[in-house]
Amino acid sequence: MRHIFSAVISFAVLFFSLNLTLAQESPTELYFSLPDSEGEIIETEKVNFYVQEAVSGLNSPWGMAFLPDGRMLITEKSGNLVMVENGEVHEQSIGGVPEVLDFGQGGFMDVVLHPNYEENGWIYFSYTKPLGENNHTAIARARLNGHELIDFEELFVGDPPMPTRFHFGSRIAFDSNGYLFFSIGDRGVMNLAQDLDNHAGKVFRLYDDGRIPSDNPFVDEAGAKPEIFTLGNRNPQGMVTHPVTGEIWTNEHGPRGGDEINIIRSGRNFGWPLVTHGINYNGSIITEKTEMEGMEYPLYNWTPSIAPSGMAIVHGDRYPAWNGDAINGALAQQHVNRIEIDYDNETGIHEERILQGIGRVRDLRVAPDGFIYVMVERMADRSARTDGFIVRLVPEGTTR
Ligand SMILES: [Ca+2]
Repeated sequence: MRHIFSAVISFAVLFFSLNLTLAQESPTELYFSLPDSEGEIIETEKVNFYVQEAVSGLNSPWGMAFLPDGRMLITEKSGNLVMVENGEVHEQSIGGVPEVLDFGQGGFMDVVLHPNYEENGWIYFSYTKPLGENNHTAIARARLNGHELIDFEELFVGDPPMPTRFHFGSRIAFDSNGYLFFSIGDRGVMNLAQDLDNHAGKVFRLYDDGRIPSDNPFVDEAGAKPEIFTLGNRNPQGMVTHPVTGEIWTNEHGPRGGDEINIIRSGRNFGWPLVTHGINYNGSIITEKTEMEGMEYPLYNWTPSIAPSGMAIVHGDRYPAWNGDAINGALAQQHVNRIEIDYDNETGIHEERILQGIGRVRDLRVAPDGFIYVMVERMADRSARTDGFIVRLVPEGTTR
């Protein structure tokens, strides 16, 4: 009884702090000026907003980072690092980026700032590294000096090298204790996700300089890769630090069906491919099981698949009716997917699809200016437009 009571108290505290920490004043025009007049208002269940196009002319953008000085960095899958300054895309991309293999689903992926970026200047990247005839996901960090990356340090390379073109992950996030987390998919070889002797189908935890924490869950297990934090992850392409709990949340692609949201906790097994709501692309059954002892049940399951990529937990003063909701990009289903969370039971309880048909949403974030930015890799319908672009959602009535 006391157990249940303390759980109720802690969730009450969580919600109280949710309301406090989630409401902070944000500068309106940190990254882009507001337009002179509002655009067409889009009405949704709880928030009405208009769409302001912020950046256009991109070539398969993948990740974005908002610098505290109002500039912005964008990765393009082909290997470019693009700078946006005063709302304009620099013609020259940033020099000193790592050699990237733009191959199948791989390429230049995430870009994330260190939580103490203003003191140390570290910027983190995930990308596909060529390894002879093979490749794997790599993690590196560097600092920005003018239009060059300097102090480049490779922190991690997936092992063993693999020849496949699938499921590289890869997103990066820092939890509230400052640990570096990143994801790698199963590389198209699903059974690897259950074996601890390789880096496919997992989420990893390191110190910010690449060292391995001695309390990682499998450090003492013979033959296990010590960077592993969770296993059984098929291909997580959305990852965010929860703004209240400080924990890492992910979304991941299922096969046909079985896309998931999960909370990443030490040593957990998320089940792929032993448990899933999905089936093979050819319709054959992977497993009849959706639950198993010792395996985590997803916080939310999308069947049929939306192909999630990019994730944010809404916070701040712009969209109070959405605060605490998980928003997810949808590649195949081309929309912004909003999930309301029952935090007591850690389960998604309501889904809304916003901006349907906007294009393949690759990433989305709540920026330091408080606005939700949505990155579209490209339109599925190439007759509409062929570039990648970024929009922000501006609530009706927002003033300078
Ligand atoms: Ca799962």
